[in-house]
Amino acid sequence: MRVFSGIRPTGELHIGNYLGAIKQWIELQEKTECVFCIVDLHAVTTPYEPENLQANIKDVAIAYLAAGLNPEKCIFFVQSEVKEHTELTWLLGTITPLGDLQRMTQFKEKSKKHKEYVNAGLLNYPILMAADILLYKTDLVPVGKDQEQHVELARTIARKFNKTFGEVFKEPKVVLPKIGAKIMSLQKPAKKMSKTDDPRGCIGLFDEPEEIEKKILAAVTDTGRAIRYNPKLKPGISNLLTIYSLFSGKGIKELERKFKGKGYADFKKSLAELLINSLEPFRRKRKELLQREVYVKEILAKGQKRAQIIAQSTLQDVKKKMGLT
Ligand code: ATP
Ligand code: LTN
Repeated sequence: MRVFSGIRPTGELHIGNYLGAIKQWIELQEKTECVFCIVDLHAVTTPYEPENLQANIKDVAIAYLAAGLNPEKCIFFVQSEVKEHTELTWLLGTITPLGDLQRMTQFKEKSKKHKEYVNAGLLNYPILMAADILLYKTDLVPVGKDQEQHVELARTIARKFNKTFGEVFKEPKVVLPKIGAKIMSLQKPAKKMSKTDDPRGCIGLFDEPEEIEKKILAAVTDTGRAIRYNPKLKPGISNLLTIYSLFSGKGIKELERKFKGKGYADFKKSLAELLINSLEPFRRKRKELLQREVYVKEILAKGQKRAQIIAQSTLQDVKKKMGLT
């Protein structure tokens, strides 16, 4: 079994990224072969600052290592350093219907958000993502709910390629966390937690204790007083209960019992304390890694070499089947 997932080098990590994606990766790397990729070529499809990109790649590498990626147990590398990703993207583009790309939710949303930046790269984003996944003959793709549609398209592309040119690719399956696939914003519980959209509604993985406390105490709650899980009627409290449950390892029912008769303020104080303690090791590890730049570079260089061996072999196979060699 091989696992693949990608990380965009934009913004800082938040607990939504952690609970929706990274936590699963850390568990998976213990049991199976994992490939994790910093997808810098995806990052340039929306507005960005070229002079900051290298620093962002380094930051995101450090953040993921601090969050628990173990370079001894997974392949960790930067997408643009393995050229096979772009070459395969071109080839897969020739069998991907335009309509499939135009109906992708992310494309529609991002084109609305950045009206001046609707480029072909943004449209082709899912083909690059399919190339990422298919190059490594991936079985499982752990991502948050918002990426499910893209993994579905990667499956369709794999099937079509195999049928048209002969069997090369595996059809990858998406792995969604059972709970936590969509952590909501603390300020707008109807929207997903997102650093870019709404920083106040978002707890960073490396936030200092004072920030965590401030944001949790200011989180939007619902009418009534009961600490009860009901995403329709009590979206704010339900989201906080989900976060509490995932960080504490306690079930939602158990938490409802624990906080029975208590008010929102007590619950929030307890959640803030839990988060401050749970995130402390991440903050510490990150500070340590910030001092070890050479070590981090070496990890990515080693990852690049290992990834390339697999990618070259798949691409060779693809080109042969397509009559290109
Ligand atoms: P932001 O919205 O803050 O820019 P993002 O969605 O762009 O974040 P990515 O780097 O694209 O973050 O995503 C990294 C992983 O985290 C993806 O697998 C994504 O599905 C997951 N993810 C992002 N936000 C959430 C969330 N609120 N809840 C659960 N998973 C999430
Ligand atoms: N689009 C993904 C990032 C990504 C990815 C991938 C995820 C790029 N390539 C391959 C899984 C597999 C996102 O999180 N925004």
